[in-house]
Amino acid sequence: MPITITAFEKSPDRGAGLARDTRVRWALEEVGQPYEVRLLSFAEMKKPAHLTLHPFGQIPTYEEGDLVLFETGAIIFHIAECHSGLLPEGPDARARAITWMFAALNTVEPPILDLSIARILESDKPWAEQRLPLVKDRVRNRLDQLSRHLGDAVWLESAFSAGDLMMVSVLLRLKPSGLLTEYPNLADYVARGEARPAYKRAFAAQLAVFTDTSTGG
Ligand code: GTB
Repeated sequence: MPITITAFEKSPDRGAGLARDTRVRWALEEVGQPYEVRLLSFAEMKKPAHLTLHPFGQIPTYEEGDLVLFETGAIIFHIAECHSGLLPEGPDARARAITWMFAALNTVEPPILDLSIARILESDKPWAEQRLPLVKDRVRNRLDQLSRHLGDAVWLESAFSAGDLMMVSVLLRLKPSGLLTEYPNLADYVARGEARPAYKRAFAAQLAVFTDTSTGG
């Protein structure tokens, strides 16, 4: 069954790979599943045709026959359930990998998202200078904990899984802030994720969207 995902027609990150379609592309590349991409403008994302697929008018969505999904956690979990390569076979190891997906989305990503909002959307507010250090410290708190847990390990569990795919994707959003460099083992962990051939293909594909649209190609 052909798979179609949606992505920004023109990503605000100018092809840096930080929009959430990159993690879905990465998961599809890891399991060797081809996919189509429908590009949307911000205006199209808020129109009824897209709102029937995504009630919050966002990207990415995932269509496979009659199945329509939104939320990257649900999409990547579905991909991992349907194909081998992203979740271990044993039930306990599988449950732990799924736990890391939730941890990435529910525990690590929220303060990182707050930091992006503080840096990008709130920087002109009169209280921005006072708030930013507090937001950064909340991110550091999570990074301290994650860094201590990871230690010298290569991946969060014994082999790469959807949990790592999600955690690396979330941590990548810290790149513009420079905070990741304060945690060398986390920076190396993210670099290992970025070095995976599947990630490289996903990154190149989303970059090509930006390059093509900005050159009129
Ligand atoms: N919880 C949802 C999920 O995981 O799928 C969140 C989806 C989401 O936030 N989508 C964003 C979106 O559609 C794009 S990825 N935003 C438009 C809107 O809400 O109107 C978030 C994102 C956007 C831009 C950058 N950037 O430029 O660096 C990074 C990440």
